Amino acid sequence: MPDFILHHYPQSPVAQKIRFALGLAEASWHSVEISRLPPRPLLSPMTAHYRRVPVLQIGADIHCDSQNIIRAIAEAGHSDSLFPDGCTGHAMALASWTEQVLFDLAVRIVITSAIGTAPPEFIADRGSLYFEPDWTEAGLQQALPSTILQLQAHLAWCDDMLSARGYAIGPVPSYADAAIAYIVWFLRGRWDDGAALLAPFEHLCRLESEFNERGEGKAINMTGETALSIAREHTPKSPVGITAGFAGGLSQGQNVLVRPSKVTADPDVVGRLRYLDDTRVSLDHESPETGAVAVHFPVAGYRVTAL
Ligand SMILES: N[C@@H](CCC(=O)N[C@@H](CS)C(=O)NCC(=O)O)C(=O)O
Repeated sequence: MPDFILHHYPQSPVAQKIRFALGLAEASWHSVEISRLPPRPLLSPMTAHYRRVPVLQIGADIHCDSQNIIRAIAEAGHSDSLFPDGCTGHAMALASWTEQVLFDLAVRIVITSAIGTAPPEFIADRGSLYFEPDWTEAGLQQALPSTILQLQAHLAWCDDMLSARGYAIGPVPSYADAAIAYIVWFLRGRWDDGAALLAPFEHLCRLESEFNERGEGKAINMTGETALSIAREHTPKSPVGITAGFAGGLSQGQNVLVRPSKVTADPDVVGRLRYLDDTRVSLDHESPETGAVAVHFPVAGYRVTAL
């Protein structure tokens, strides 16, 4: 089993989704805690300056975005626990919905409620990543009741799924449940009115308790310096080539730019195209700090363009 190195910070909800998944997989992993705000000088050379959290490192293979991280963990031998009964497509589609819709609404609620108490630079930074380019604090505050109503509707669907089958997809938990549980964890932990909104949703509360009790697998702390030296001492082991049926005119070895498809303040990532299949795109990247690494992104939710 390869060594997983998760770069994350405790308050990150998307990292919590991965920590819940590592618990479900009963995996052992190394934990590198990073700061809540950039700069992150030990991490960004590895990711070719992709800025989001979490990031999963396996030697010199650097997996960005939870969608891609979970694929890497499953491929490393945990697919039966994360995707029981071959439910990969079903679970990934549900996880995509919870991130794009429920997390988007939840983060609006949490950030709007933190206006006036959280440091203004934190609100400004996260707003530039999560909201429309012309967002304002007043606009968020005005929209808050309707944002909560919308989230409640989606939570009701989740609760109904869990009530009907026990878990999101069937009688045993899967990654889809981690992708619901982290939304509940985030709302309860970071929003004063979260507990009241969640209380009527008996099955969501049950799911959250189960994931909290199960824990996060077996984590051992590691420093960012050690993680960086591991990247330097290894070479990427991931595949090379293009296997996607439709490859968008891209060819192996050419310079490409990868960025989230939504308009956000995320920096562009540039590298040489190493690999492309239907769901994953990998870039070759070098830096003095890391040597040669392969940086992996999901295809869904990202723009990949030739330079
Ligand atoms: N699509 C990404 C979203 C990740 C994301 O937005 N993570 C948040 C933390 S929960 C983030 O990176 N915020 C900015 C930061 O921490 O610098 C994923 O699934 O990993």
